[in-house]
Amino acid sequence: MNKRTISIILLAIFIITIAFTLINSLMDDQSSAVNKTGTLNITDSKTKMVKSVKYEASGKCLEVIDGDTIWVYGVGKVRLVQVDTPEKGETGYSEAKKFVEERCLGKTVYLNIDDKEPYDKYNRTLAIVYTDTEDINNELLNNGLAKTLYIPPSEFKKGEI
Ligand SMILES: [Ca+2]
Ligand SMILES: [Ca+2]
Repeated sequence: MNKRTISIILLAIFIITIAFTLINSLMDDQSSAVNKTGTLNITDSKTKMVKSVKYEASGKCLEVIDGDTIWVYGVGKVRLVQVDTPEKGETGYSEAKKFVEERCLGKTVYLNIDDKEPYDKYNRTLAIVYTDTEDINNELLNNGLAKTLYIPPSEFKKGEI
């Protein structure tokens, strides 16, 4: 074997190793993406109260569209229930978006989907979004970044989030 052949073999081994690593990490992502139910302990930043909550799906937050809409891997577009953050061009839009980006973007988020109204008219999943420790819907309100928007029917009582 000449040097060139050896280099090609080494390069092939290298590429195959990289490919396997990539496939493995993608599979890991998938396994933690959807229909993973469980409970979390959430702390309210205002009252310091800890509540135990249930979630019905989880996945990596791939995009924050604005303060009340995110994209979750394996779920799609998620609209945070009971809150409304400013639209693009309105005062407070960037602050709300940044708040959600800092907490959710690229991380696993947990969804308590509204069992009575799982989708809105734009086919977005309606849910309370949790990080490991926070209820994002509630924290948007706690930090004055969103207004309450209650649309019945809903699994969640008004002000429950
Ligand atoms: Ca909005
Ligand atoms: Ca639910």
